[in-house]
Amino acid sequence: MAGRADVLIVVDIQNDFCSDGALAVPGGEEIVPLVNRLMGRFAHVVLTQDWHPPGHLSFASAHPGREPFETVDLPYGPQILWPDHCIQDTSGAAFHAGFDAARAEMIVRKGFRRAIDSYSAFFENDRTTSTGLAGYLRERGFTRVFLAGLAYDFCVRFSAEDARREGFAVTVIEDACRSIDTGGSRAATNDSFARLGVRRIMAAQLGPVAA
Ligand code: VGL
Ligand code: ZN
Repeated sequence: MAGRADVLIVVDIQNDFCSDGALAVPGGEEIVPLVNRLMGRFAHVVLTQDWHPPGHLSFASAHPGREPFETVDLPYGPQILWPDHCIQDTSGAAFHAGFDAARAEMIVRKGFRRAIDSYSAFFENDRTTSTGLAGYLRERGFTRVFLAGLAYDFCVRFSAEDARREGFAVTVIEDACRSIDTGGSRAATNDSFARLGVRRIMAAQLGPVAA
């Protein structure tokens, strides 16, 4: 088992990021069995859930004449436009049916402000609006954050980077993630993790103890 100071954060295992979803991540649902097994090895599990209101400003449909995967300038900086996805209380926003969400002690919903996207579980895309997660993790005594889920190069990436900046030791379990890979985002993620000291491992490397 992982230690008392370890928490696994499982990012956005939602229907819209799986095959036939509105923002399907290639192979998204393939990680579900592995993620379920991983959760069994951690005493503490936190989930995130992308949770947008209709008409969210990260949706291309909210910008007449724009297409998904184009970038626009919003007041807080550049924002990639996405297909409408993970709309609150729709089946697309629900966790994948095969995902064992019951183990989670906490679910962080993000992206619920119409005018700010939130890739990270810690800070929204304006980089200043906090979700409160860092304080929650610190108050519970966690020092090591492990991450898995969707998508490696967006919500897992931003969460890992912020966790590192917040002072946690951070490990991303790479085979328990899948990427969107738009505009070189996957390679940029690997570079960023190397710069920031975010560790990348395969699930098998966790061994009998997540050390
Ligand atoms: C995500 C794009 C938009 C993710 C969420 O979960 O990685 N990516 N919303
Ligand atoms: Zn989203």
